[in-house]
Amino acid sequence: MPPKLTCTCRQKKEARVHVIYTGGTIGMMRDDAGVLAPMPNELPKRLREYPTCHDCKYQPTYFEDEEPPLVVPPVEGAPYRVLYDIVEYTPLLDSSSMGMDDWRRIACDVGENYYRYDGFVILHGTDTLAYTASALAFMLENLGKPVVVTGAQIPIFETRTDGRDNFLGSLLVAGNYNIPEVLVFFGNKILRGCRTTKISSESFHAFDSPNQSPLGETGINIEINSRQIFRPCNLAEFSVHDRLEPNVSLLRFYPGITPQIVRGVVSEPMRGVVLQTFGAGNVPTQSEELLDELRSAVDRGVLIINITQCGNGMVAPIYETGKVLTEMGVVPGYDMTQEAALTKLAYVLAKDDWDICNKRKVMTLSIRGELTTNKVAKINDIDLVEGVARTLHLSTAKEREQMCRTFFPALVATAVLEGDVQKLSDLREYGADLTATNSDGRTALHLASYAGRLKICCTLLAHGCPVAARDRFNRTALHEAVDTDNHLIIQLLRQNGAELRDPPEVQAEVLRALAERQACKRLESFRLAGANLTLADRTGRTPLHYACQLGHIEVVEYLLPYYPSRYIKDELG
Ligand code: ASN
Repeated sequence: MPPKLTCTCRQKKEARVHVIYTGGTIGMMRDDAGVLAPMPNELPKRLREYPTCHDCKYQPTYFEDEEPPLVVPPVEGAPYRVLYDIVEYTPLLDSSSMGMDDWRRIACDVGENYYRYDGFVILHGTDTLAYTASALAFMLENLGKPVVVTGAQIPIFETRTDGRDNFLGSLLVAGNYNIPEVLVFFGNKILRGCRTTKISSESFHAFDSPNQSPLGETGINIEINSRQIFRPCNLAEFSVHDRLEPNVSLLRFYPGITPQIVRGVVSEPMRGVVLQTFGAGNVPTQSEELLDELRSAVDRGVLIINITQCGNGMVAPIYETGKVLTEMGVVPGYDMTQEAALTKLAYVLAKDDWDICNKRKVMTLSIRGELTTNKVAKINDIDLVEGVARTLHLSTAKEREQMCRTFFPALVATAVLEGDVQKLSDLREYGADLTATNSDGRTALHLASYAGRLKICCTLLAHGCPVAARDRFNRTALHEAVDTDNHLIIQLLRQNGAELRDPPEVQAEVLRALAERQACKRLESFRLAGANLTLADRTGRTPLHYACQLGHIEVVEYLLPYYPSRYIKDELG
């Protein structure tokens, strides 16, 4: 049900935020020995007494519940007054005791209240907060509102605390910014939930997103980096996927790890395993037995993901020791955090209507902005196209088609020049026409041939790019290959039916000039391209005549085998 309540609030510049208090240090109290433990029913009550957390003088325009909502005091620069209510879980938990059932409960509570509020704040212990934030990011599908997860290193009720700033910051973000993501707000940073990891058990800056800059930061002002926000490109309705596969695990490699230990983790009933490997995704390859354990698990259908145990960076198949995993069917997890990889695996494996190929594919894609597939600053072209469509607010199929027609030639050209076959195939799947010509009548095959990209030429020919297409200078891809003396591409084009088709007198002139310039390699290029090296010019003289006349021994030696012996006797004496 769309929000009658929210509309009223918006007119009065009020935003409503639902706070789910699950436990954690933020609401804990110390006993006489100084030991921290959660204290039921205290937090909502006490917050009302804190002037920094509740403005008791403010009269909310409307409230449904018996008890009026709490109200964040006015904040300079924040357009909306944030009204909030709190639901407290029983039991309140230290987050070390939380698991999948708790993630499910939180996700379902957000789902049930989704249309009544503008945003959500989850108060959570910090120890496993990054796991919960990651799990929620996947479980809350097509999220259109902010869900901010936060906690504290010191309880909110203590004099020195980070809890108040974290709590108030989260409320302001949830109520004032339309960031449709699960976020972590901690230590003045707004981080993407599924990129976050806990980096300190002591610092107030306890969280970081190692492979992605924050989505925002709070200082004197609240600065949001709107270009970083992940917005889904489809308009599907919000829903909660509340099933997760429990049989998933993390396996951290270390020098000396034995095949038995690996077997212990990957055997039945395990359905998914995240390997935390060395460096750029490497494992010890000396032990065949160890590799066999992984290989047979993959063959049994266990979905194995490879991420790096380094705090920063991604797995990339640059070493033999990493390639071996890819070859056996282990899926690269790129720069996912362990929290994101594990929870995504649990989410993906619980998608009963997806087959294993689909599940494997989804694990390599960024579905919530949780991974970067290629760190070498290559823009994902499809994302680029989507991003432009969104920025320009293109909604109709026709508008998008027009935009694609403008963009695709440039993107195809980049893929061709980079020799990126995968990118080219992705672009084609996404709708790019690989047979298209530019304003000079040149095709991608002209370009690939000129750039010496053999594999790209194969791909283009396989996808129907016309081998005989002539540009406005009457040149074909074969001319480009001849001009760059790329004999392999010349042969490929010839096998696919390419011909020079230049008038004989033009060809004869060119061959003469080449013989005179002693350009044997180019003569060979022409021969492979189908030119007749014995072609005579208007004066009746062949390239061999010219080579002999000028005493170019090397050219003569090159040409001789292509001339019949009778010709040599009769013509050259
Ligand atoms: N042990 C606590 C928890 O995770 C730590 C904290 O919240 N700072 O619940």
